[in-house]
Amino acid sequence: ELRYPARLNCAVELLDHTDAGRPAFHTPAGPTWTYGELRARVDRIAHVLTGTLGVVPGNRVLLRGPTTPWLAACWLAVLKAGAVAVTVLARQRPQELAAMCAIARIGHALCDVRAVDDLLRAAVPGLRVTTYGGDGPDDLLRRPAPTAPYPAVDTASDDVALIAFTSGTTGRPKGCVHFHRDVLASADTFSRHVVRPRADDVFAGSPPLGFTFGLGGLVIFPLRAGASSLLLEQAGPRQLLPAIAAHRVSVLFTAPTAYRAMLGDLGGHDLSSLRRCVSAGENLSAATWRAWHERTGLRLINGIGATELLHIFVSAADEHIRPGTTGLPVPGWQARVQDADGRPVPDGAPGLLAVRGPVGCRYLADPRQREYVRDGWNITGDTYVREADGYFRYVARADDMIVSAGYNIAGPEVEDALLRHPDVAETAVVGRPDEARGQVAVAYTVLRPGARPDPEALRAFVTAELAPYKCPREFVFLDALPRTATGKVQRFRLRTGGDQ
Ligand code: 3SK
Repeated sequence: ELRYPARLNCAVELLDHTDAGRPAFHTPAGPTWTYGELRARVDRIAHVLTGTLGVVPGNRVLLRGPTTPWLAACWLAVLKAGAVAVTVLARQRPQELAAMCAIARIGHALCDVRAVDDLLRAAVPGLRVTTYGGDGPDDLLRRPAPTAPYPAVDTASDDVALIAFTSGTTGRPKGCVHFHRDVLASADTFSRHVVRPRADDVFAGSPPLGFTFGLGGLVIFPLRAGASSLLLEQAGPRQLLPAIAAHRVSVLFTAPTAYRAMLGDLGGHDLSSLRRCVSAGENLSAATWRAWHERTGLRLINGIGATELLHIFVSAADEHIRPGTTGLPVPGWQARVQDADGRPVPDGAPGLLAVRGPVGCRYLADPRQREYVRDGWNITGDTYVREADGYFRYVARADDMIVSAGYNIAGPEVEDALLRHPDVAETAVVGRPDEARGQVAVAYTVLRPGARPDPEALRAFVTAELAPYKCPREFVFLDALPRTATGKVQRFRLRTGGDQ
């Protein structure tokens, strides 16, 4: 069991245990920041926050910008000053920003000067916006500040450190409240036991810092291990591959779609520095796992995480990895599969994934809390099977089960089959209402460049692999699948024909 002292400031725990000369952050263009430089910059920002901008402990501070060392330094400074960091995505639009500011009662914002327009357009009453990275005298980084170390605010381990927003895949944002100890717990469970970082590791990846997948993988985990992180403003598959080679990246965090896209473009890129590749954010198909293993020799670490629980809670490493499953509860976490009334279902039967561990879901003033937390278990909204030997296998999001003429069809199982077809780049299989059958399965598919839409060939391919009732009745070919700002497929848009 994890035990933390009653009082701790997680920014101090992340920053202060590593030699000043060790590297902390790299960027493709600029010089590496050492831990000594990072500490000095965090302290400077914290001085300005509290001395000039009037931020006091408990104030909520919105952070917005591309993934840069300055954004990470602002996040650490807010926490060190005892305030609450609310990191949002650079892709979020004025209306979404306004909603989040209202829900979290945000009074201050630190915003990369390049991302400020939409924030100003949100016109949040009373919001004090300070930019960084610009050349005006009011820029955060140009304000006069003491050079002395900033004395960290003596927060309790269960004081609020951050609020992370999730819109899920369906819409209305929910703010998830996390404590100082939760930040450390995410590192001391998944990262410590599954990633097992070393001080000489270089982390990199694609999820932004406004998504806790990225915040953990690119800031919390490397700093907790005294390692370093390459922060990329552009982190699509095309940028990741050369960056891995150029910076000798050893720990990679990205989503299954990016691993699939990189597979199409591996030739010539030196990936010999990689030793850990984490995949989360969406279900990882066995086909993608195998293809990555065949081409790189690396065993993808599949994980399921949630903004509600900060990071990953079921996953496996090394020889414990079993392709096609998510793995085992991460040490420190418990997981089970239960029915809608909270009764555990037998191994091998599908049910709702329920987990509990050192981090819990605490929605900010949202009645959906009652659905997510039941009898002390967090109900993630995923349908899973627990196999007899304890491995957890993803079936579908609970609302992604298709019931057609009395048959249950798990969309991801059909997707997994389709993804083995060489012409298929991406696919999402969802249920469409049908008078005769209740629902029918429809496959929305993105083809690889140069491939020709051929529904008959795809149908034959799926029925060779799966029972015929699972074969999609219809194939729709798209240029891209609709996705949330964090990259998850918006199945509800496909189910409703894209009218939401
Ligand atoms: O939402 C997710 O999929 C997720 C995955 C890994 C870590 C954190 C999160 C929020």
